[in-house]
Amino acid sequence: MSILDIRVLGDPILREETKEVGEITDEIRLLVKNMFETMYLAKGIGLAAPQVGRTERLAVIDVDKQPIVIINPEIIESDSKTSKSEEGCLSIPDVYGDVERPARVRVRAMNLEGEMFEIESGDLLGRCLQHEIDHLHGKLFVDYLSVLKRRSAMAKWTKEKDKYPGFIRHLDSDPARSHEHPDEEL
Ligand code: K2U
Ligand code: ZN
Repeated sequence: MSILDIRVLGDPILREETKEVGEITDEIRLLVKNMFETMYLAKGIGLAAPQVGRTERLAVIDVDKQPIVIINPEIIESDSKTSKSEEGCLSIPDVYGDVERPARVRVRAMNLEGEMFEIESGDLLGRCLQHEIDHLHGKLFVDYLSVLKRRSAMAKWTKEKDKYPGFIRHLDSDPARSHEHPDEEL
């Protein structure tokens, strides 16, 4: 298994449409395995393929110790009732904003065994499903912010982004070390 680098806002891949997955190959299985490991280390509850530089239409989710793989996911029903909650994104570190979304969604997707399944959810899982499926169509949570909120989020990102040359966020593969001073000689 390996920890993958995360692409951050500014990398064009985050704005691209993804490609439907045909066959579930060993390569796809390895990608999913590495995405889960990367998501857990980054303390995320979701991670979509474009965030690790891949164009496959798939994402991994684990909101409450229930790992879910969604391949070629589609939202087939969404509640007319909406809910607003703060969101962040592993690809836009340290930027947060309130996003209004349908309170519940029903999603149809393929699992890693190649079987179609449906999942209906609200709360954090429902929100995470929408956030990840947005990633698969080049949409980011900042797109939903009001003009003023988006302006301040982008101002914040302008300061943060210099930490990620090449729009790459390297995760420290040894979380224990991340509390040490980065400039400490090895
Ligand atoms: O796709 C991603 O960037 C991971 C997102 C997923 C997400 C964002 C907002 C709301 C739900 C899911 C997050 O960065 S994961 C971090 C996180 C952890 C716990 C609760 C909310 C967000
Ligand atoms: Zn995100």
